Amino acid sequence: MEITQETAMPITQETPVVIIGAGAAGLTLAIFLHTANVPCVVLERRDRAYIEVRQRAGVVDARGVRMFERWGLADRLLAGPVAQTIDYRINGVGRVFEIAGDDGSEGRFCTQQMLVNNLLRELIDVRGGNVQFDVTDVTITNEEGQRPNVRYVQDKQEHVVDCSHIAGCDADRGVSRASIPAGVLTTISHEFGYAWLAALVEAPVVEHPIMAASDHGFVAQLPRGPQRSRYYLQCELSDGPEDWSDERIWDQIRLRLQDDTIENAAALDREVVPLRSVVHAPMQFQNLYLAGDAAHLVPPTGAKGMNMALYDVDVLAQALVSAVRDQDGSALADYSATVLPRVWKYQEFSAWMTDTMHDGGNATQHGVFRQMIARARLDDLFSSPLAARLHSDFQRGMA
Ligand code: RFL
Repeated sequence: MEITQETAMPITQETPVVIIGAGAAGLTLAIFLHTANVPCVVLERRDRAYIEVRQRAGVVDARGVRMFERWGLADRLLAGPVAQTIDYRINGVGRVFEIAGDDGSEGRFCTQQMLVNNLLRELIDVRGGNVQFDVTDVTITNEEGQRPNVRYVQDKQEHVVDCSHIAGCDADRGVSRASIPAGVLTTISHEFGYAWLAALVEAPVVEHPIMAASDHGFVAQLPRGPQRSRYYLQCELSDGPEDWSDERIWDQIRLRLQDDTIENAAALDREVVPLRSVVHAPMQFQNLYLAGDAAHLVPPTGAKGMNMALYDVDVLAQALVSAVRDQDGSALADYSATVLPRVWKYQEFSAWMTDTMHDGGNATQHGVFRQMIARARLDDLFSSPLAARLHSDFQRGMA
């Protein structure tokens, strides 16, 4: 860090809440606080252009849709059609599964990229919210009996933001959780033992998103825009993107979906994502509150990671509004205890989906017994209205 003589003094400002990270969690928290007239500053290490093109989740579940409606923001933030169906398959055979209910409470195919872009536009361009991009050296002071602050550097200038509360929304490798002293948090984690190759392809989307178990491993195709799909292919933890040529990707897609009519198209990007589940608890320490991937990770199989982040910041925003506007800190004191039971429900659903879709496919990982059990579960799902209803309710975010 190089600070010149003229700029050596830090620029100081004050705000009730500092949010670290401008991802799904941080930006949603910021817009909720803005809506409730609670000022905040968002600090993001990347530039805006990078955030705008980052691809990830595809569906805001029904609970998330209702949350944005409750805050009066659904019309401005949620684009995309209602999420209604998933085509589940075992070795090419399966059924199209209705995940929309008749109570008008469906999820939406609104990609994380669309949601983040809408949040940036509404927060910065429409409302003039304070989001600082390209910040480095973010340092948190969060000690008992002292007013917290967050320091950062931007354009070689050091800044200090004095605040009352800090929201750590900077995901798994951010500075927020790392600032908590050793021994405070308990980490519970599970490694599934395999990874996904995630490839974004420019190809017409299929009528229904596909999740398929096959003897050759799991494959999924999920829409990511009118002409784009994200394919996920189960692969080895030791694989790198370089092990997956376009040829290999399409050969495996045809094999796993048992569909020779699928044509090759260029993969726009590819990355290998290990499947793991992690919870760090409690999700708060002194005046720092963790939300989203900073506090927990789920395998992407259940499509719940972004939705968990949205749930956290809904609870956190309401608690911060009570603390800052009404001087009532009780909800904030209970933040972690309030959200953790639902975090574990999301973990259970994601682990169930992950085990079922992978064990039910290639038996080399967990054996033929687990394969047959998983296939029985999927059969149940396809044939029992009650099992289907329970599954559908959770997919929609109702349970
Ligand atoms: P984000 O979105 O990663 O945002 C964190 C932000 O913090 C910034 N940051 C820092 N800023 C300042 N200082 C630092 N020191 C910082 N360190 C980091 C980062 O630049 C970033 O802007 O985390 P957040 O907000 O907690 O949101 C969580 C979700 O992004 C995540 O759970 C989902 O994307 C997970 N996920 C999915 N979730 C779903 O609900 N449905 C899906 O279909 C789905 N598919 C996926 C996924 C995640 C995937 N990957 C990449 C692991 C598919 C994949 C492949």
